[in-house]
Amino acid sequence: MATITGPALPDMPWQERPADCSDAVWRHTGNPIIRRDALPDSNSIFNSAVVPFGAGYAGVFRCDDRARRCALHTGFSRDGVQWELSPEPIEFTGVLSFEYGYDPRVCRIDGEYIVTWCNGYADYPTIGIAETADFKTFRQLENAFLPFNRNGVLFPRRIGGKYLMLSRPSDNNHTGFGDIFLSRSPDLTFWGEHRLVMKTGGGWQRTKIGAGPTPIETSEGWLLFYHGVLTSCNGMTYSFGAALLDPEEPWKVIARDRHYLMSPQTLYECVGDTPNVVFPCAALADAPTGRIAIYYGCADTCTGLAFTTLDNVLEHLKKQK
Ligand code: BMA
Repeated sequence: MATITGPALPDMPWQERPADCSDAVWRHTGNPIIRRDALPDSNSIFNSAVVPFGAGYAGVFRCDDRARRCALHTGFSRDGVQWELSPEPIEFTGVLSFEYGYDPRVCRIDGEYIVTWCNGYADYPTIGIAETADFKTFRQLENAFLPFNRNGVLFPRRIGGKYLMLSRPSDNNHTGFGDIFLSRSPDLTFWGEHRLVMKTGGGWQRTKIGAGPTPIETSEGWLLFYHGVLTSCNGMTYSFGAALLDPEEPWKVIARDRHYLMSPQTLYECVGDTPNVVFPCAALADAPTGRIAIYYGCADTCTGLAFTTLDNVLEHLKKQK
């Protein structure tokens, strides 16, 4: 039997698959769980990251304000569904001045929480990194890469003594290309040994792809949810699927979705500031049951929650061979 390697999260958000649904991933019936105006000055709250913290959950949220500035805010929750977001953006300490930040991921590694996000530097996007122990103070480290880069996602443990990060080299615009690469670092500061992980595929992932939540360790390899983009006469459509990466050399792909797991199909995923976007940035996993809850941005406007299990994802991956 395939298993998740990790903690038990018996109280994590969960809903059974509806009787009339045969999809591998299904949506929370209360979606969107975070509305665009959950803060007095927010235009939109989406593409955000949560982790187990204390007796509940904490997170770093992408909140664009009504001047359409992108900032990162903390949030706390008892149940992972109802969130209290801080009205003030995170103030990072460190040597770099903060220009803008979006699409955060949070990864617990060696007992600390590391935030990675798309960080403005010299007005260009690259990968910012900060560490926190309490979600109150955040120490910003050096940017991982030169511009342009997006979707920096850390692995939750070191491999061969090194930190591993997935990322997607890009350009300064609505990048019309993009593959997933992996880089290694002894100290979270100096990154190298870059390896190609996956290039774009066909169909829903034909324009570009990018890593989503922190990879989940399983008996079958690292489970990576990733977004894929298709460009049509109507613009870009963001869906997501899954891949399995080699346990020790995760730049080697064991299996990969040809069919998406989720595409934008509900009103809140299809209508918003950027129509037709589902964009996963975080996942919670309960090792004993194999349950997985995925947090994803909807139409660059609000935040949704979806569910699956390890068995459902593996079956989905197998069905397409
Ligand atoms: C990407 C990022 C994401 C966004 C997506 C769709 O380039 O800006 O934040 O969700 O485009 O607009």
